Amino acid sequence: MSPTMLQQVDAHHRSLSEPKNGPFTYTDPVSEVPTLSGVDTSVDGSTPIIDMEGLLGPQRSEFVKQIGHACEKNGFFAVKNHGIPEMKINNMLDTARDFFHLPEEERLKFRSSDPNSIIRLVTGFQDKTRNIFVSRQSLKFHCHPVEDFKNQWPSTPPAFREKVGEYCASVRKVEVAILEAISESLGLKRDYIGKILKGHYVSINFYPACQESELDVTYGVRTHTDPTLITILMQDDVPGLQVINDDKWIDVNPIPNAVVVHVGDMLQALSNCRYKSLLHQAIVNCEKERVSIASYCYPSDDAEIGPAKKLIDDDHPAIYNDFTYKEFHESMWRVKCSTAKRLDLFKAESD
Ligand SMILES: O=C(O)CCC(=O)C(=O)O
Ligand SMILES: [Fe+2]
Repeated sequence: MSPTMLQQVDAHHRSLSEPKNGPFTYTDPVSEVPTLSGVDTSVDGSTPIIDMEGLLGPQRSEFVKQIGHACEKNGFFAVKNHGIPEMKINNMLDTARDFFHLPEEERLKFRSSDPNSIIRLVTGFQDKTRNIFVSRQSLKFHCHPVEDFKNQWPSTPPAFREKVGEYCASVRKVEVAILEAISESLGLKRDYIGKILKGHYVSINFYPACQESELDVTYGVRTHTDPTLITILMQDDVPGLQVINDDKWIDVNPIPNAVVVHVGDMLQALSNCRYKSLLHQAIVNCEKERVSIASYCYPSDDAEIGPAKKLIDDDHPAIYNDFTYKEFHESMWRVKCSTAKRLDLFKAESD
């Protein structure tokens, strides 16, 4: 395992993971840690960058091709000129920091182990069987349409609802535009994915800086894939995101004002595995805290998610059966398996 993943756990982290009012019940679905060689920092410029303005101009088809290529080869890409004003990005990041700097009792009001709640705070936790500490604290909440949910969001810090609402509405537009381009890149109608699109769920991720020495393996977030169509990740300026590309871990360092788009599990199924869900993780930084904002874009409960019929032929048999998002979502919480294996439950028999 890469030495960069061995981090130190400080006393503050431990107190959050074992709250006084009883054992902490939430554990995320089990992630297996792939035994790959260390992080390849030599591969500079390995993040494909898409200029979203290109999608609006006469060269749209060229940009659609670039997006398709990045989804197929890398499973992720960065997007610049996405149209989310810099001020809204900075307001979102500042508000996120302000929330996680609130007194613990204020934040813990939102704690819940129910994955279906509209809003929930997830604190760091220890996976004792694997001797792993997962340090991410996150506030996860529904946000589309903003007006339907914002009354359930925190009212402290006072700017939370306004600033977070503005960011969520802007990032939703980016999601829709990217999903249109992804549909086209698969040779499907522009609105193919948009038609099954429903919600939008944001996770404000906060990774405290670790400082003190008690040796353990600490992750920000363990290796996982996202159960989404796509995820749009906004990072602050502290590196931490790593992805697997060509069987190697690579750092995806922040690019100012750009967002990173990940292929999620639902897109893997819908594209009949042409685009594969991205395995990624976050490491913690021992000098600086880190904030990232993940926007998860997911289908409606009753949407049929099997491979698009147009992508199936004799040479490309369906890898998955049809299933609804509801079935997938329920199995995700029922069956504790590595996130990379979740879709296997829906594999077609012939495969
Ligand atoms: O913070 C990061 O860089 C990754 C976060 C992530 O993977 C997630 O929220 O699903
Ligand atoms: Fe993720």
